Amino acid sequence: MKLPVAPVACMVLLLTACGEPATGPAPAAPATAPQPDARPAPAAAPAAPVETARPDASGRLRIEVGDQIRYSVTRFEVASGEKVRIELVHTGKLTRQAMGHNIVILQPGTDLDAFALRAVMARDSDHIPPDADAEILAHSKLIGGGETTTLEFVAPAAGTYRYLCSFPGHAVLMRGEMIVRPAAG
Ligand SMILES: [Cu+2]
Repeated sequence: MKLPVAPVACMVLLLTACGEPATGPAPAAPATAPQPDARPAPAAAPAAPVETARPDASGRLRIEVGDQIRYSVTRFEVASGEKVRIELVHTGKLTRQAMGHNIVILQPGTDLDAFALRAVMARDSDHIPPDADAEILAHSKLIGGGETTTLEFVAPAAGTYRYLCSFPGHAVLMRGEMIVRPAAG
């Protein structure tokens, strides 16, 4: 389905320069929205497998974000029933209006791209759609450069749970998965 892409791209552009350029010298390069097919260019060798992170002995997992559209962790594993504490650390300098990040963990079966599209419009609720409780397992606050937020929850039933940053345009690159393995014993 192609139609929803245009509004998202436009929303992103609106944050920078969507309208007609004003008179005067034109900027050297036009602002561009992240392209759906934009991926970090792989090195000569095939892309390395994604590393799987695990919380430390106290259940703490640190995920760094910065002034780029990326999570330091795109895959992590926990045990069902385990208390998990995700520390989302924004090491950048940009404000939350310009480069806000959060982490939203979705319930299995939720369409991540459709969710991200709805989140674009949810500006008054920090890009968490107000009617999406049933689709969200847990989510953090939206933070800007220099801020840290903590998200605590008990790991749910075994399965794969996808997560994303719901700031407009970010989910194209900021997405990952939480693997919940069955409780030991
Ligand atoms: Cu983000």
